[in-house]
Amino acid sequence: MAPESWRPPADAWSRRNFLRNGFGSVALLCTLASPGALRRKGEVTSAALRAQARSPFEPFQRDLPRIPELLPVSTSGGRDVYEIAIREGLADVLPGFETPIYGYEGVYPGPTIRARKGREIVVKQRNTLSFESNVHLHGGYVPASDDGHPMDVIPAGGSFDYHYPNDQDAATLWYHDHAHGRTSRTLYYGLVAMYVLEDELEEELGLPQGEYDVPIAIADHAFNKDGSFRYEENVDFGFRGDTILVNGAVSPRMAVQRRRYRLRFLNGSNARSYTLRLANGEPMTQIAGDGGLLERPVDRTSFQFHPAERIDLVLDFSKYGPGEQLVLHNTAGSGGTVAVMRFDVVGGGGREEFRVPRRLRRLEPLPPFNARRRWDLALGTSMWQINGKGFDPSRIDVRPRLGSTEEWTFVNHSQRVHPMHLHGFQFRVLERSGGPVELADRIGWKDTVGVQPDETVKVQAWFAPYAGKYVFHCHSLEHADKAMMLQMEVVE
Ligand SMILES: [Cu+2]
Repeated sequence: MAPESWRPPADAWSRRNFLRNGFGSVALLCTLASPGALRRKGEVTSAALRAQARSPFEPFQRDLPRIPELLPVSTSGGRDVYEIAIREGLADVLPGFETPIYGYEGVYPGPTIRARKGREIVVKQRNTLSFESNVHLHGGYVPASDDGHPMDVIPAGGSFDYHYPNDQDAATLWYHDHAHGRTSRTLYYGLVAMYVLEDELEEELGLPQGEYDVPIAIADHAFNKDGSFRYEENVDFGFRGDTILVNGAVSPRMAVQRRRYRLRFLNGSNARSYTLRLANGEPMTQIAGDGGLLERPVDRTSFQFHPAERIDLVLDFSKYGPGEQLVLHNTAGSGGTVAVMRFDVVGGGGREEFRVPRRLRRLEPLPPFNARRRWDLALGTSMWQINGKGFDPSRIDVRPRLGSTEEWTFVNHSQRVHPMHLHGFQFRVLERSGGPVELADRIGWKDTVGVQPDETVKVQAWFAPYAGKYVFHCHSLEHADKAMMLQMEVVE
């Protein structure tokens, strides 16, 4: 099916939504458009009604939603089986509205899967939507047949069992739709979820667990007056929303005890890059990146955070008193895209003995380069291209040898950021023309790297453990949809 024949859910659902919300929604619309209008007429005087008239886009009004975790339907035979329906749903994003979404199990963000190294899982994905979908486990080492290649789709009404071997170190991964040509819309409308892989090595470090280990998905959105997500295609910059959603709530607040927390951040935005920084300028401790634990923790005061990247932080709230508030800012934003979230320190936390260890893991030595490749990133005629080509599923663009490493150089000839992502494999960042490589990017594995305007970035990619056909592409979703993607076949 051609992407053009696909319609966003807001078109089909706005009428139904309007009827459901009835007059309540209309009244709230007035306050949204002009918060002062009712008061001028003398109809609203009490503090309670004034509070109601507060814009739902003001930050820190809602508690950070905890993303639900998915439980397996069976755990026998040495593997866990999960079932997910890819379906339409209604999300509680703005008070008084229901926002139509596509969601794994009909929720946004979708339910988190917690898997364990060495234990295979099967995720039975049932596509109840009226168009093709598929699922890519971003950052996962999975056989090509289970990778969610953009042409390898689940037809409308069909299903597919994805087998994930989980034979890699602990990491914060995520899963999302990857049917070619429409990911900018399907991810925007909600087909985004996290996948936490745990292992023994990490457990031995004693990092915060349970309720103190919190997945946090950030994405920018915009809204229509009926509370539905507004999407406007922009192939040049990629979509930019005017509102930051964190786990599906507008710049929320999170009550934290006086202790350490592990926060697993995902940039699930279509195309927005963030610069994360605490308003008080205090450093945050990064312990892991895309591919799991760093060799050692790195204290940083600010983070460049590109689409599809993950950053795992340990934040220590024990040095703050009850009642203190810490705001996490996006200093690259403006207006509604500056405030990301707020941490409200409450009592509790007890006497915590834990400290982040000085060494977290050993980095594997890599074989020397088997080949060097250069990838020129530029806008062609109405399409984004790599080495002058757009995605063509009938063409293999590069054939790395299984188990080898290659030096890949991304050369950005445009004025846009391109977060380049390899399916199925990871890399280390070696060099950037724009300045020194962040320490955290040198002492850990990554699967996505932001290439800045006019910048050249060199990485060392390791083509293991599976042979087969995968893709690599820009993770600015509008760029990927408009063909900024090539195909690689890893050969024995
Ligand atoms: Cu791009």
